[in-house]
Amino acid sequence: MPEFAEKTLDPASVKMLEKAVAEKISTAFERAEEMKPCPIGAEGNCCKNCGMGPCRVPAPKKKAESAAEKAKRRGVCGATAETISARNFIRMIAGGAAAHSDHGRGVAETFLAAARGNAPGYEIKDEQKLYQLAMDFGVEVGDRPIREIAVEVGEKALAEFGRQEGEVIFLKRAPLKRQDLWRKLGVAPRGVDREVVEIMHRTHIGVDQDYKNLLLQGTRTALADGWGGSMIATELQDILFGTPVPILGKVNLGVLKKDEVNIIIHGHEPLLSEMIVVASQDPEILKLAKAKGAKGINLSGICCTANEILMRHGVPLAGNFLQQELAIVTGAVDAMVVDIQCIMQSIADVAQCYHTKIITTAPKAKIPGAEHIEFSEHHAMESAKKIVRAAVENFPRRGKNIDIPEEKTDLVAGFSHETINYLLGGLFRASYRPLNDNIINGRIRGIAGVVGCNNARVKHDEAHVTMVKELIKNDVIVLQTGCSAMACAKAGLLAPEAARLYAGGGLAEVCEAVGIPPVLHLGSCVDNSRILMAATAVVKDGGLGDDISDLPAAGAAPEWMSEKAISIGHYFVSSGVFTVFGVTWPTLGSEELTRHLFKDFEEMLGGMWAFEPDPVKAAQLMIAHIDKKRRALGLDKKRERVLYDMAMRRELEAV
Ligand code: NFS
Repeated sequence: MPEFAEKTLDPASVKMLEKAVAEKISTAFERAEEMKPCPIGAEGNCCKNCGMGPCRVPAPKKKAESAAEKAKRRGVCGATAETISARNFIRMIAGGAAAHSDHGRGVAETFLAAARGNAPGYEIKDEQKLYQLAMDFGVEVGDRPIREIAVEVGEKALAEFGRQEGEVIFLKRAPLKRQDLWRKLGVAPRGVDREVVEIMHRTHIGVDQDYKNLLLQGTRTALADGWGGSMIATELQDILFGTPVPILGKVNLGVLKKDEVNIIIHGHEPLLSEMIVVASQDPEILKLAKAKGAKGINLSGICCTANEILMRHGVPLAGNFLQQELAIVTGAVDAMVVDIQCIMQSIADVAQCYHTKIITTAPKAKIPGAEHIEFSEHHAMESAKKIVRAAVENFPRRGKNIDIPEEKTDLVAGFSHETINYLLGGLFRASYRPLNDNIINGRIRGIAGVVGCNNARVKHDEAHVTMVKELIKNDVIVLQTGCSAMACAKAGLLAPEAARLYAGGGLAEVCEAVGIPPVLHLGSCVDNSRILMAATAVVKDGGLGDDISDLPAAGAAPEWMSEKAISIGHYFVSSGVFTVFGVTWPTLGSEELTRHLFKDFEEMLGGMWAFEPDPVKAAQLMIAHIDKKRRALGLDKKRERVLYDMAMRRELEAV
């Protein structure tokens, strides 16, 4: 049906949408069609922070508004569109920062329990990284036993979330110039808990009424996420589960298996999924699976928890955010195990039409209609086995209406900031030098981070794939995380041969020499902190300025939808990166505030926001920014010469 080909770029999803309609299953695709967003809310101008409202203060109908007319456009308390919009915007940052950081806190708690010997099954896998963190936190290493060091690191990490004074420790990892700028502007964050609470306070009725001041607190909170909560999550996960190294994987619904028990792990925390990986290999449970008529147990993932276990175990990706309902529609999922974040409530309804068991595991995230098997780090393996067993028991209950799409694509994932370092420089001289050199000589034009969600308001995956193709064609190397990485992986952009097929001549040459795809998958959304570290490493290696804002680099989330994406975007902007979002922009109802974010921020922080729903135009904005930075660094001449060389080479080949 061509109708569905307009909803998603992914042929597997088209098939499942057709099946869903035939079987009368409601999906997010259909609901987005039926329910239009509230136009005033979408532009950020609806305030519901008190009982006198909700007050709607829409954008002025005509361009030139008189002072008297403007004075009328206010909430009952007198709040202007700018104030309302800024409040709503930074509350989104608070929501996103809280989600990432509460995930980070959970990791820190498990880490500490493991170090103290109270979380059987977890161990220290990356000692090197533990020592690195000990140094960051000022923990003495000497010849102390590793457990003792880990306990102290765990305590310090946990204390970071509630830090009342001073600055989060990882801020010191940023380029010195950046740190000074943050301090000068008063946005160097304390602990993320304190910053989130301060947003909630300042946005309460009658507190902060100055949109510029509100946005500064948004900046401070977003930085507490990127350089605090999210970075702690990434670092401790690496120590507990291993720092990822490049690994081959597969993506799309075709990874489900007809004759095996299919368990999909969905959500964000690797704490549980790591244990499920182990439990699914338990001989006793495998025997039970055989007894139930299955050939084995097949794990796959959805959303960011999928990225975590792909990177560390090669567990395949079933799909990204908008495929969670569609996976169940295959009829072949025996259990979908969820933890926290990005889980649609509707999966419980979809599951009722099939035999699929939805198992919630986090006390923080329950769904009516789902079975709850609580996961605790103190009895992790026990919980994991119980969950896997429940899935196995469910296998014989499968119905007849099973249809697994064939589509599955190869991808390479697992590019942590450390492995990029090794890959480029080699084990004994690990460095970003070759990357910097290739940016300087123009083979690589610049670096882009393309990240974020799917959004049911636009064609699934299309903006990600179109944007990334445009970037690599123009010799921009792309770093990815989250659902964006999965979208591009499905389109084959993360496969080894992608450099030859899609990248411009200069980028392809470098990728082929080093043996990497032109699009590097760095992990889940909390792993956007890896991009901050990579950008900092490029700055520190020299030759490309002395701050992140000097780099020929840009960021984007072309199909964003979550508050987490806003927090990520804002910490990128506040770290000096030009960042473009697609779909919709939540402050459009206030021109002044939008101008502040899109223009004044560049003067203040060297990074700024932009909104462009067309992915090719958005990519061109990013490339224009990259070229602007190249000119400022005096690199434009070099690139012209290289381009000329390539044109000459092509001419030679044509003869
Ligand atoms: Ni990120 Fe990952 Fe996906 Fe968006 Fe949700 S899964 S944390 S928020 S939808 S990229």
